[in-house]
Amino acid sequence: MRSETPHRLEIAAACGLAAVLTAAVAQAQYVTGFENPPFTPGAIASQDSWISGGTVSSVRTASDISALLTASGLNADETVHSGTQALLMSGGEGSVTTRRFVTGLESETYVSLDAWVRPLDRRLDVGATNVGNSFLVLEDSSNSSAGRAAAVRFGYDTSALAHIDYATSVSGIWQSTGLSWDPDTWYNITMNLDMAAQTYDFYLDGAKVNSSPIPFYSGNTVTSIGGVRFYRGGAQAGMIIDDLTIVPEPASIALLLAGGCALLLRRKR
Ligand SMILES: [Ca+2]
Repeated sequence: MRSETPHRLEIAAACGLAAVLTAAVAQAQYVTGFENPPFTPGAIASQDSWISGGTVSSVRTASDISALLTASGLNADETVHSGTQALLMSGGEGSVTTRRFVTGLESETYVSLDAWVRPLDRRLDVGATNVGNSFLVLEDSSNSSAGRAAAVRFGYDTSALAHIDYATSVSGIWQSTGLSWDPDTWYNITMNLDMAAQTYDFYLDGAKVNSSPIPFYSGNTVTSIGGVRFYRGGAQAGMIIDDLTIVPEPASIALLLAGGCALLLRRKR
């Protein structure tokens, strides 16, 4: 029978390897909760390499968002998903694109985006009179619609039905999931991309939405991932975004290993 001590050492060694693996891919990922540091309350443009026009996209504190939603007659409720700050994309200005280049993913076959998003209802007091058409995109570094790979949208019909959509090769690009959305709810959006197959899977709150792999946005051929984009149409209600993670697939495996090792070590104690 093996003694406890060597076994524990082996687990510790495996944990060390998992930590090294995690560190190795740390350069090839982007993780943020929009906290301070590095973000200070105000327009996100020029903060942590983000690019955006105007002030519609701004990092704000939970209490600030709460005051804004209350002033608009909306339910403030949970205004950030974690920490004390989140990204608010909402206001009366024209359409706004907020994006950031993400480097180190160029040669990755599998890339994953995970984010928490709370879509908003109309904010009439600030001129955000329309609902829907706010979306998140994982794309290449070309800053063009031809470079878009995977995208999820909070959509809306003139028949007043809110629905969550994903982008694919269909005419009109957006495919409704048939699932509705609520302005008082945080949704966990996950898009797992297969660059070799040129498809992705969409998970809503951890449950896979699509039954077969989704062809990329508009049927685009996208050879590498190099950026993330949030879009809010002109005078539309918009959304709150928090806890964004863009990561190559091996990193999630290493993180799982690290988590499993830590649990094993704890049980051994
Ligand atoms: Ca946060």
